[in-house]
Amino acid sequence: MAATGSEQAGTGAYYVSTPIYYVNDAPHLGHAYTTVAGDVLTRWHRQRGEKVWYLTGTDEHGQKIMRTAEANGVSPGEWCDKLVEESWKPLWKHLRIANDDFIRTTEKRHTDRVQEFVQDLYDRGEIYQGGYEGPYCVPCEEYKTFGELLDGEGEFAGQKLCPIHKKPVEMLQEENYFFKLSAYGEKLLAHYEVHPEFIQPESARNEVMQFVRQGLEDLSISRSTFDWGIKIPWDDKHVIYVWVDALLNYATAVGYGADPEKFEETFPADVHLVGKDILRFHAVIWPAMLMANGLPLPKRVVANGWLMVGGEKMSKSNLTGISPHELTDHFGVDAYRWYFLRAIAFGQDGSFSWEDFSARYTSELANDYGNLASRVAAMVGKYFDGALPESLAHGEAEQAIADGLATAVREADERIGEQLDFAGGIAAIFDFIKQVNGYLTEQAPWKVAKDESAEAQARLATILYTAAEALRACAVLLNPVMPDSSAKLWDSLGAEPALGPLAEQRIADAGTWGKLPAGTTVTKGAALFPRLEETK
Ligand code: ME8
Repeated sequence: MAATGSEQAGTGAYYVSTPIYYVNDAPHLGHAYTTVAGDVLTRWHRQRGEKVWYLTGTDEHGQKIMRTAEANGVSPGEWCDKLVEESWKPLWKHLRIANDDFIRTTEKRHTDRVQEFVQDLYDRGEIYQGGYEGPYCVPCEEYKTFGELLDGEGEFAGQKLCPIHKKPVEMLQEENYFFKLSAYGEKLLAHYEVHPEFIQPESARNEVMQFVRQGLEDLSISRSTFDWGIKIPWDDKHVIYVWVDALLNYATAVGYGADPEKFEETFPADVHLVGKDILRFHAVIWPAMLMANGLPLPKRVVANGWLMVGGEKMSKSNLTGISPHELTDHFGVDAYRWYFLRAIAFGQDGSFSWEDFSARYTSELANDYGNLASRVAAMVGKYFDGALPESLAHGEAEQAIADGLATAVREADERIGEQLDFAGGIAAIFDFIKQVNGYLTEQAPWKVAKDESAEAQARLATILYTAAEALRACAVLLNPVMPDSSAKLWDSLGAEPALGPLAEQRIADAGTWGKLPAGTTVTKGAALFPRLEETK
């Protein structure tokens, strides 16, 4: 992916959003994937010392939610309240998602402002009334073109199917209001050309450009056959199309029309994180809406690939029964946050497999990282009564570790903080951990300890200091990814009294060698990543 510096974002907050998810059901691994990625990205930027705004929320209007509520015998409002409070917010809390706000599209702060925005477009002559007939996919909440539909087979023989949901589309015919989207094709293409980083990854950008080059049709932005939505302000027989309503959350949540100071400081987003299924809404319709209203465009729309199960996109109806809780019960929350970003190149599809997760957990988290932390703490305890010794004989081998750290910090910062290459950034940190393990194997402090000469004791002190100092940096660098184990490690190194809280450690300083002062109290706590058998 092309890098763009956050300095382009201006002086305001580094603003990152997730999609606002439909609450027709509980969150699954796919939703958690995007939300954890945003959390890691924003924690990383906070740890750079930047002002950050991380937004998530729920998309509560439209036919899909209405039908689900009806099928469950409750009103749509009751249905949403229950799911948001009992499923969505608790999962984000469980996964340590540190969002700054949570917007629900049924909130007045949203609905009032959406009406104002749409009224403004109407007043500017961007909206007109017309008729439309076409195939509509309710799970996508989108009109489809005939060309993209699939022919049904088996139980759906003779019917046309949505290419994403593989379910029959419905033919809709309605009098609607239309947004003059077709007028924006050239302007959008010009924007993509001038800002190649606007849509990422490259494959997503190419797909969107090809789609826009084919010519855009005007967009139906109202529905009149049901009423679960925000009313069109000048015609209350219509509700606003759920996607127009939903996209506007990115503006209403940060003060559009209500808090000019907050809006100025935050809007537009630096990164809209989306799944590739909803890329066109974010990279075509959303910027066109903003252009029509004279608002600035987001800096980047970054599409993650799909988590797949059995070769199909993981979805509410195709989960093979795995819930985020099932995985966190077995592997722990930190490992969960780490695994999907570590194992799948962001932007590409990836298959989840229990076996792969177990193997990586054991080799990288438990063996490489967790064992390193516990061995070092144990040796400082055994040979120095738990007081971190001074590095008295820093030589070539130690300098190689210090240099390796500086490289890892630079690499991780560029990849995670700028390119959203989480897998590459995490790999850089774990390569460093491997380097430290190699150093310990070579230096064999347990052998050096047997020699009581002053020289050998100075070597022993230096080796253990070096390993502990390397771990200090790992706690800082991994804190955005795995906050619980990083806090435990920080505690075990006795770092807080000397260096202050972990969250206040800056990425830019993480590679400065020698920050952890000698004399801290090192204690061996519980294993950072217990063996999997023990957690069952
Ligand atoms: O589309 N793999 O909501 P939604 C990876 N309300 N990511 C996945 C995934 C998978 N298998 N399944 C879901 C909507 N996601 C709209 C959004 S925004 C203004 C409105 C993630 O509940 C991914 O981020 O269907 C995807 O785009 C999103 O969940 C769709 O969530």
